[in-house]
This record gives sequence, structure tokens and C-alpha cells, in this order.
Amino acid sequence: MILYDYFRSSAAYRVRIALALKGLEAKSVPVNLKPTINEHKGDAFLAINPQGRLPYFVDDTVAIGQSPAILEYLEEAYPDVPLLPQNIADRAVVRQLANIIACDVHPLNNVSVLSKLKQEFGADEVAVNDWYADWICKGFQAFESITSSVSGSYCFGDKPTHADIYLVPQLYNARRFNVPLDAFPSIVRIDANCNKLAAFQKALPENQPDAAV
Ligand SMILES: N[C@@H](CCC(=O)N[C@@H](CS)C(=O)NCC(=O)O)C(=O)O
Repeated sequence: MILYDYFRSSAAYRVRIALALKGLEAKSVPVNLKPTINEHKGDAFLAINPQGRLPYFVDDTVAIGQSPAILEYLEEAYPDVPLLPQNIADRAVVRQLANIIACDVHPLNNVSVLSKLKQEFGADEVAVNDWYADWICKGFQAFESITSSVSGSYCFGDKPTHADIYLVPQLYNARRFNVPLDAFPSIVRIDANCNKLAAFQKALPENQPDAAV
């Protein structure tokens, strides 16, 4: 297994958590997303993933991008430690939570979106930070409201699911950008519970080999 990764990529962070929870080891191949380096836009990486984004994952004959596709693949190929509930209705709620972040928060706060705001729309640092916080808060308001009624120790009941796997990296980013979290007590409590688990600690950005570079 190979995971093309960058320590600060929150989409790759999701996959690192899922691999660790399932007890799977992937060889990490760092691809530097730093705007001054842009390794993901170079020919070598584009030949691997034409979309030029992380994560990208290889397992035997399977080679795929898009963290939701990778997480669903891992779920089906390695079901021993399930990260979705058994019941169809419960799975749908977990996917609803995951998609609040995957579809409605993260795409608007991506590096390329923030760069375009700065370079083509003249947004300064304050405006960009405001944009970033706004989309996180809108997503977190909905997430907080839904998870408050279905959570136990984790977002859905007492076992980690895809909902936690999407939440924790997004919360990590929210802290990096100093987004106030007082309005989200359930989210903050669940994040603290997740980060007590060795799998979540192993996946932390600061614990990746390229973090020191
Ligand atoms: N929906 C994709 C998003 C992937 C994505 O945009 N990854 C970011 C890093 S978190 C990236 O590679 N950004 C490069 C860019 O925006 O140019 C997924 O979940 O895998």
C-alpha cells in the first residue's frame, strides 16, 4: 500500500486515521503542497494523479484519488474494523455528517481556492481568514446540531466512524486558523475523545515524516 501524502493535507489526514484505525500500514510518499514548491503541480505527480491533489492511494491493482473514494474502498476491502455502522439508516446519518465537511466546508477552504481569492480577487489576509472561518462555522453549526442528538463518546455512538475521521482534521485546521470554537461544545468534546486514541495520534500532522522538512 502507498499513500501519497502531505502532513498538512486534511484530506490525506482522513485516510491516515482510517488506515491506523484499521491497523493497516501504507508506505507514505510525501508530495509537497507548499505554494512555493507546488510539487503536486509537477509532471511527475500529475502522471500519477491527473487531478494533482492529495491524497492518492495505491493498493495492489487499485490506484485512486479522492479521500471519500479511498475511505469507502478501505471499508469494503478491509471490513474487519468497521468505520461505518451496520444499520443502513445509521450509516446514512454518518455519511450526512461526513459530507457536511467533505462537500460543504473543505472544498471552499482548499489551498487553491484561498490562493485564487488572494491572487485574482485581491483578498487580503484578513478577508481570507474571514472566508475560511465563515465556511467552517456554517458547517460546524449543522454538524454540532446533528451530532448532539446521535453522539456518545464519538460523533455517532461509542465507536469511531467516518464522521469522526472527517471532523478531526477539519477541527485541526480550524485551530490553525484561530477559528473560535466556543459555540461547538459537542464537537470539541468528541475531538478530545478521538485524540486520546493511538490511531488518531499516529495520524496527526506533526507526527508525519515530512512535518519536519
Ligand atoms: N475532495 C478531495 C479534495 C482533495 C484536495 O483538494 N486535497 C488538497 C489537500 S487537503 C490538495 O491536494 N490541494 C491542492 C490544491 O488545492 O492545489 C478529497 O477529499 O480527496
